[in-house]
Amino acid sequence: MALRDILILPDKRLRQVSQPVKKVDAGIRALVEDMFETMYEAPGIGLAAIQVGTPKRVVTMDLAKKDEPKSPQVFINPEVVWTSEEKATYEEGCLSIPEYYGDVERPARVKVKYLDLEGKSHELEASGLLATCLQHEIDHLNGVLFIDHLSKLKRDRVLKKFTKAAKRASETA
Ligand code: K1U
Ligand code: ZN
Repeated sequence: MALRDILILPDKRLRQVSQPVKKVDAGIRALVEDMFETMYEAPGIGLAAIQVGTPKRVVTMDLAKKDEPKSPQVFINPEVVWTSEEKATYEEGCLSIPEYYGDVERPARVKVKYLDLEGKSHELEASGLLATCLQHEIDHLNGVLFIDHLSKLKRDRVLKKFTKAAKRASETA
């Protein structure tokens, strides 16, 4: 197991479209282990493989509360196959955009098809935080960030702030 660096805005790799997993093999299982270690350490409730620089359609998640036992979930090649008309707004964060939060409106309920670590296919109907987090992570697999759902004014402000910070960091490195 290894801790991986999390890519930070404006890293261009976050805009890549990730590739489907052809076979759930030992390489994918090792990637998933690294992703859980990285996600728990951050800490975060979800992580897409591209956030650690691997453009594969793999997502890890754990929505257990602090006082609850761990509840790790893995979604390989997740695909939204149905969305509700009803919408829900949630204040989202992103490990690739640290310490910035914004209200995002998305479908309140979704059905998602995915593979598990044995390569077995499942379909899940999600609501609440699970629906929000699944949509946020599937967006990552398509190169979309939650700030893309905000107004252009808010998005440009965040982008400018993180671009300046990256420039300062590269000058002092
Ligand atoms: O994909 C990511 O960047 C992870 C992100 C997931 C997410 C959070 C909120 C709404 C949608 C998707 C995070 O985990 S941000 C950190 C966070 O929300 C959190 C961290 C520790 C405890 C509780 C929440
Ligand atoms: Zn994110």
